[in-house]
Amino acid sequence: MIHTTSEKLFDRAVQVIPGGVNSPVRAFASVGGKPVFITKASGSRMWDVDGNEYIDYVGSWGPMILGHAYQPILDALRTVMTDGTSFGAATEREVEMAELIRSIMPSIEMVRMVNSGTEATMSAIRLARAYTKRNKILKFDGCYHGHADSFLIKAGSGAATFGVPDSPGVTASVAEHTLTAEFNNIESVRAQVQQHPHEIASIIVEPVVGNMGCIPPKNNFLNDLRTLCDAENIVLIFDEVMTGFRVALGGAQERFNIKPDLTTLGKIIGGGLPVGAYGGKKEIMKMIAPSGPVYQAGTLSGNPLAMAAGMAQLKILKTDSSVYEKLEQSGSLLEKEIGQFIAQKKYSVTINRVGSMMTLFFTSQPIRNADDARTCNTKLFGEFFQSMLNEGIYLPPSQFEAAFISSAHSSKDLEKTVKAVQKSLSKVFEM
Ligand code: HOZ
Repeated sequence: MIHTTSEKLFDRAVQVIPGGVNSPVRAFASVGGKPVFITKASGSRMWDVDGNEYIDYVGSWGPMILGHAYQPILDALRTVMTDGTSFGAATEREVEMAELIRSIMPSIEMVRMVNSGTEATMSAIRLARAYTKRNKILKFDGCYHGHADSFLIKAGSGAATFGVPDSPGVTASVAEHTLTAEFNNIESVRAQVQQHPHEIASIIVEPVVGNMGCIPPKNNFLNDLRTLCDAENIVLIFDEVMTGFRVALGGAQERFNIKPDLTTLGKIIGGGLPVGAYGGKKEIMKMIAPSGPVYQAGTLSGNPLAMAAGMAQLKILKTDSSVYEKLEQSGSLLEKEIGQFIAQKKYSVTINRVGSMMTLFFTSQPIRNADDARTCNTKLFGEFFQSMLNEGIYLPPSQFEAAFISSAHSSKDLEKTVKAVQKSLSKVFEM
C-alpha cells in the first residue's frame, strides 16, 4: 500500500499539532510508522487520503455500532441542522433523549448530558464526593476514564500505550486521593477499603475493560463490588462509555445484571457526534446544579445535532434486536476462526471477547488484569498491526485497546479479516 499523501500530511501536522494528532491513541507511535489520514467512511469501510480502502475495526472507538455514515443518522442531522446548530437553551430533544436513556438503562433515573466521556466521569466523581462527603476515589490499574487529573493514575488506553499512566502535571495533592486496585481482584479492593475507612467516595470501573484491551469481569467480581459498596456506603460508578449500548442494549449492567449507583456514557449516544452523559439514582443526581449545589455546566451540552444523531442511533438499537444478535454472531465467528488457527499453530496469542469488543493479546497467558496485559509482546503486536493495515484491515493502533465490530461488517468482511489475521500471524511468528 502507498501512503505518500498521509506521510506528507503527518509531516505538516507535527509542525502545528503536538505529535501530529489531536488524541494520542490515533498516532501510530507504538506500532511504528506514521498514521494514515482518513477522508471518508461508509458502512464497515474507511478510505485514506491515498485512496486505500480499509475494513474498520476502530469505529471511532465505539460509537459507529451501526457502521459509518448510517443513513437514518445522516437524515436526522440534515433535518435538524436547518433549524440551527446550537441555542445554549433548553430543547425538547434533550428531554426525549433523557427519557430514552432512562427507558433503556433503568438504573439511570435522572441524567445530565455533557460533551465527552471525560466530562461525564470527572463530573460523576465530583458528585459522588459531594454526596458522600468523602474525598477519595478508587479506580483500577489499567482502566481509563478520560483525561481528568484524578484518573491519570495507573491509567490505560493511550496513557499506557505511551508510557505515561501517571501523567506529569497531575499534582500530588490530587493524586493522593486516587486509590488503585487490581481489576478482577476483589481482595485488592477490600484491602484499600480497610486501609481507608469512611474515606472512599466512589469506586469507578469499566465493567468490561476496553482500555487495556478487552478484559471481561470474572464471575462474581462486579457483584462483589456492588456488595462492598453497599456495605461501605460507597458510590459505585460504571463507566459505560465503551460498553453502554454495546455489550448489550442496556450495557454491561444489563449483561451482568448489576445496578450501579451512577453510570457514565459517551460517544455511542451521539451517533458519532461529541457527546457524553452521566446519570443514576435520583437522590444523588438531584444534587447537581441548579437543583442542588454541585456545580457542572456546558454551553454545548444537549446540543441539537448531537441529540438528533444520538437518538436516531439509540432508537434503532432499542427497536431492532437483530443488531445485537448479528454483533454476537460476528464476534463469535471471528473468535472461533482465529482461535482455531492460533491453537493449531500454537502461537502465543490470547483472544478476549465480550460481544462485539475483542482483543488479540500477544501472550499465551490469560488476560485478567493490567499486569497480565503488560506481559504482551508489543513489538510483535506492532508488526501484526502493520501487516493487517497492509492487508486493508484498520485495527486500533495499540495492544492496549479493544477492536469494535459493527452491524455493518458483512460475512465477506469477516472472511477477509480472518484470512488477513492468518496471513499476518504467520508472517510475524514465522519471520
Ligand atoms: N478511550 C478511547 C480509546 N481507548 C478514547 C479514544 C481517544 O482517547 O482518542
